[in-house]
Amino acid sequence: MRRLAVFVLVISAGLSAGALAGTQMIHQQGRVFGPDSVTVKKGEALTFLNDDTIPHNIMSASKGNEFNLGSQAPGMSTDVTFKESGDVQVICAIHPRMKMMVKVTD
Ligand SMILES: [Cu+2]
Repeated sequence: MRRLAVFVLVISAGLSAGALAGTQMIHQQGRVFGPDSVTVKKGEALTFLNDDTIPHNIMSASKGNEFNLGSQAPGMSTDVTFKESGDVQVICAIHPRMKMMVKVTD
């Protein structure tokens, strides 16, 4: 029982720290990532919000940080956590001109 209480405490402390730090938001209005360059710490997340009027498909093929959100409808937002340090090129699979850079630091 005591062990469970400690566990719950650690979880809630982690959550509130995350909420305080605030996740950086990436917008996609007008088929443009905004901002187009951002820095996060390893293990931190970015929130990708589709505030455009059309679907986007955000993905990255950068080693260690590969992801593919699939089709993201207007109004949707999705968090992506970056696991490895380095430069991550994020693109939209539908619109080749949509590109941004995420710098992940240790
Ligand atoms: Cu797109």
